[in-house]
Amino acid sequence: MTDPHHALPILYSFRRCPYAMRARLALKVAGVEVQLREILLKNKPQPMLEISPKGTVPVLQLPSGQVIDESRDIMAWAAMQSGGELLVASENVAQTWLDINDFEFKQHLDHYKYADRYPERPAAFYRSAGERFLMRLEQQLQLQKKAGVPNYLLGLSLSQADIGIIPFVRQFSMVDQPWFESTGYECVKKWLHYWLGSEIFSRVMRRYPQWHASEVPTIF
Ligand SMILES: N[C@@H](CCC(=O)N[C@@H](CS)C(=O)NCC(=O)O)C(=O)O
Repeated sequence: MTDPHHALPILYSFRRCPYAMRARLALKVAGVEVQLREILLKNKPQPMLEISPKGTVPVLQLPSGQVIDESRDIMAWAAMQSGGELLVASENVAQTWLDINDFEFKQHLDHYKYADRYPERPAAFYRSAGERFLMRLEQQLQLQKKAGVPNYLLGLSLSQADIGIIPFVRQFSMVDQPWFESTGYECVKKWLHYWLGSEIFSRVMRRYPQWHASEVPTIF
């Protein structure tokens, strides 16, 4: 008997990784089913390292054998599967936002989150640096609110910018939640809370046991 899951792509993922989260969100929004392989970063499975020796998650392996091992490429691939409409609105603008997220905000986030590893400056310094991104998001979301679409960062629907940025702003908010909730970034808070409270997000954050080669595939 043939394996009914054989034709599904395989996603190597780690639940708490924001890059993996954006990949899972994109796949879910696009309605693409995958075999999920939950890994531990400190004990990466050999089959994953064989197809992607750089050893980061997420990694998507298509039934054709093609490997996509950058989260933004996985989002773009998922967008294509959804007929090209979903997630691709204002693609260039979305990519610019993702660049700022990945190459500026992420660094401030890491410094803020792990401030004890960067004792040259206090955590508040790193937090202020990260806040510059929150301010930009706030300005953009205020415009979206005026246009009647407060839950979308760009245009009239969910885009790769929302999906790609939410996991990182979530991490930032969780470093010191009372502080975050006390800030005046009202539109950012509403946007974040809206998506974190959504059905899609709770599905993406479901817990799965660590993958072992002999197991029945976990369909995500
Ligand atoms: N540029 C990569 C970055 C992915 C990444 O850095 N993922 C982290 C986990 S959040 C990772 O796998 N790190 C490897 C490790 O910790 O060994 C992408 O966008 O997919």
